[in-house]
Amino acid sequence: MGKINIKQGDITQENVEAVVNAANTHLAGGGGVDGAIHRAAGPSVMDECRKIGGCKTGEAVITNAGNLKAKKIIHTPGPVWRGGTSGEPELLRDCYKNSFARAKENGLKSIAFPAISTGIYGYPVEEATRIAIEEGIKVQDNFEKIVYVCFSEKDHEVYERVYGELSS
Ligand code: AR6
Repeated sequence: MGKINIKQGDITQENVEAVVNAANTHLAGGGGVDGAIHRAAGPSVMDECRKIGGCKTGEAVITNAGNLKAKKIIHTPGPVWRGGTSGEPELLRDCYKNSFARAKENGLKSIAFPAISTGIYGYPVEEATRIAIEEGIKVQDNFEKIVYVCFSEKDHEVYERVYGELSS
């Protein structure tokens, strides 16, 4: 298996050093993967998020990982999809770039991503997947393992296909 892994599952169960959370700019928790991560990690993560206070769209902040197997959680608010001409692609790319940067700065060698912005925030899955994987391919030499955790079978198929296209 290569450094880039694509799987279907629950990111809270992933055995990696850094788990990325598709957060909101208030770092206030919410539904989707954000809710799942905070539930699984426990209150120490929200305590730290409150102290940090917020994070701009496309940026990324790091906290403890509470009860997760991971060492750290990297929280990055993705863009809300507004049709694609409001800077969404650049902002989504920044989410991946800045998450990888936080991981590298903190010496974290393995990292798992959810499909940022493609749930509640409505970003089209195929376009988001391309950005996610392009950024992973660029930095893969800095990491032992990069995992893309898809929640649905349909997303998993899209990730596998796009990865095949981009890595051939
Ligand atoms: N493991 C992996 N992926 C998951 C999990 C899980 N346990 N649960 C959901 N997903 P979303 P967004 C997938 O909506 O679009 C929150 O309220 C989900 O199927 O979680 O960036 C935040 O607080 C989808 O493929 O994130 C923000 O307010 C992907 O994770 C807002 O939602 C992302 O969907 C962020 O919206």
